[in-house]
Amino acid sequence: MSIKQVTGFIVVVAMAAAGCRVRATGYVEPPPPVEVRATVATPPPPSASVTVTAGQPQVYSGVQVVQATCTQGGAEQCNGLDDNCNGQIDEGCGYASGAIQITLAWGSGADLDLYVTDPNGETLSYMNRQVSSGGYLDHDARGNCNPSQANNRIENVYWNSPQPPRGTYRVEVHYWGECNSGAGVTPLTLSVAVGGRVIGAYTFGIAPQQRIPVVTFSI
Ligand SMILES: [Ca+2]
Ligand SMILES: [Ca+2]
Ligand SMILES: [Ca+2]
Repeated sequence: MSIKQVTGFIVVVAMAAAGCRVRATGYVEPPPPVEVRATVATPPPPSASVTVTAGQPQVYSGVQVVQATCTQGGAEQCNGLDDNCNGQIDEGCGYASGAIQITLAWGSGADLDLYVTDPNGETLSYMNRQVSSGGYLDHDARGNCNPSQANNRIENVYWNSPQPPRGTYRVEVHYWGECNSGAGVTPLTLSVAVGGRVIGAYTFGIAPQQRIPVVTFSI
């Protein structure tokens, strides 16, 4: 061993003895941690500019038309009606509005179900909460079958695409069951808004197990 080699060996031993880290040749720094964020799929927000219009709705026999009694600037209640006349039904209640909004509310502990069939023949309901034309059922409710849920007597459907498909939309309601409420015939209220305007509000007393086409409308 030459003097130079001996000197180098002594330096390395001295460094190690002093607590210094002596790196071996070929040492590679570990890569920095990479932050990965998962994206949860949620429906996009309703469109701000909509120019959809609807023709005169056709109402099922026995369904009563509710005369609008909204008050501009008034308080919006979670009741299936546009209380403040702004063309959105129950805004602030936890379900959405859009180019089309259909909201069902009922007045007992029964479980009623909203069905909306679009011009393509696809039907939104609690069993099928999204259709390819851009419609969603974003609030399903079960009355006394799910008493802890907020607004458990309201179901809501909306389209947030700027131009939902043209054609006829069919809105049905089914009385699924009484949920041990002994509710019997149950009053329902159903409102339809198209293009930021309520085109109709309706009421009907629906019997257990009954299913009726409350209203159809075309855009
Ligand atoms: Ca409103
Ligand atoms: Ca309301
Ligand atoms: Ca239901």
